[in-house]
Amino acid sequence: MRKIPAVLATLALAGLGAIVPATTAQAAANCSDNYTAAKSGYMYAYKHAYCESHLGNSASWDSDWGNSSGPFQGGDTNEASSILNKGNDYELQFFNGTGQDWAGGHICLSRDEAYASNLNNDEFHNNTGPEDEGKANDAISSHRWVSPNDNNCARWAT
Ligand SMILES: [Ca+2]
Repeated sequence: MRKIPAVLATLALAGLGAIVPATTAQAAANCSDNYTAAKSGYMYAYKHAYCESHLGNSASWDSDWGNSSGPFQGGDTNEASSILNKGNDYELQFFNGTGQDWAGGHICLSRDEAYASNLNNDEFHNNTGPEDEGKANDAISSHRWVSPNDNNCARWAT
């Protein structure tokens, strides 16, 4: 077997060294670290996928993410691209629309699932939504907590 010149061996090792940090940096773009850091009993929403760019968080509900009251306001409506549930007792229900009638297209996020890292992969239960196909991405306008036992959820985020 031909001996590899020392200079080439060194370059090969340097090349491997350069690959490792790049891989680590990519792996950091996920929701698991956000979940670990999240406050117990709270839900979170993010403007971008993989829980990037914090939009808001709440231990309560908000029937209109586009009004000027509650935990989500103004420009928060139709912006969420990832969501997280660190609740203690309830599941989360998100709606395409607003109002305390809690009607229309919805999608739920369970505590077991913990987070949905890209809402482009999720659709409202009745397939309504902007730009169609009913995607939940950039379309959530309200949320509430629901009991896991009361059959409110016709579709679950993954
Ligand atoms: Ca609000």
